[in-house]
Amino acid sequence: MELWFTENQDENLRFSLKVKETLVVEKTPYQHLAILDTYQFGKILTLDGILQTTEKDEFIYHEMIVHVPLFTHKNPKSVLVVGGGDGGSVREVLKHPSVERVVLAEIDEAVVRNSKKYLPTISQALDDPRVEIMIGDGIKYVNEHKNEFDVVIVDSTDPLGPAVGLFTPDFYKAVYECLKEDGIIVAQTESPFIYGKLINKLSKMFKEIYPITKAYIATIPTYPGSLWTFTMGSKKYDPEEVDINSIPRIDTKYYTPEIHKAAFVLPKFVKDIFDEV
Ligand code: SPD
Repeated sequence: MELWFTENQDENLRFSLKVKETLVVEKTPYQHLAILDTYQFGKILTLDGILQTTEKDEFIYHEMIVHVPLFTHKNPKSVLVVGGGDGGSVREVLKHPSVERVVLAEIDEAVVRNSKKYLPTISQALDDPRVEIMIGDGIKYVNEHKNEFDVVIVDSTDPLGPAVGLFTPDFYKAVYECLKEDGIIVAQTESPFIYGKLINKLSKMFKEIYPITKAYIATIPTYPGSLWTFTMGSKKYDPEEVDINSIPRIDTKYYTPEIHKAAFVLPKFVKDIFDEV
C-alpha cells in the first residue's frame, strides 16, 4: 500500500510526498508532530500537518535565515533563536567563529527531542557547549531579557497555533529591547503567494520599530509557493551596504556573498507587497 504525506497549503492547493517509513508520530501538548522518511526529500519534520523541514532542502532556509543577518552584523557574539527546535539554525549560527553564545528558545521539547533522535544532520549542533536550550515561551523569554543579543532569529512555524504571538507588534517591540544597540532581527515571513497580506502587515510593523527594514528572498522547493521571504530589522547595519568581498568563505551550499547581495533584489510583485503603505 502506498503512503503519502499531504500538506494542505491552502484550501485550493496541496503538496504531497510519498512516504517510505513513518519514524515517529506524537501528540505533544502544543501540536501534532511527525517525522517521516520520504522518497524524494529524505526525512521530514511536520507539525500540525505542515512541513517544517526536509533533509534534502533544509540548507536553503537555514543558511539564509542565519548568514544574511550574521554577516550583516560586524561581530555577532550572542544570538537568540526563537523556535527552530530542529536545530538547523543553531548549526548555521555556530559556523560563525565570533559567536560565543546561542540561546534556543523552543516552546515544545518534543521538537528538540525527536529532531535529536531522527534528524541528526540538522540537529547535530544542539549539544555544542555554546548552546543553551530554553524550553518555554520565546515571547516571555524575549520580554525578560533586555539589551542582551546581537542577533535574534525568529525561526517560527506558520502564523497559526503556538506561533501566532510571534507575528505581532508587541513581540517585535520586545525584540527591539532584547537586542543590543546595533542588534539585528530576522524573521521568516512566509510566501508572497500565500501570505501577501501578512507580509505587508509585518513590513509595516518592522518599519515602525526598526530604523532599517529590508526584505530578502530564497527559493525553497518544499514550502508553499517555493518563493520564500525573510524580513530583517536592523538598528545600525544595512545588509545591502555589506562589502561582500570582505565576507569570509564558510561551509555552505546555498549562501554565498553574491547570494547575500542578490537576495535583496525582489521581483516587482514582492517589492510591491513590502512597499505598499
Ligand atoms: N510553511 C512552513 C514554514 C516553516 C518555517 N520554519 C521552519 C523551521 C525550520 N527550522
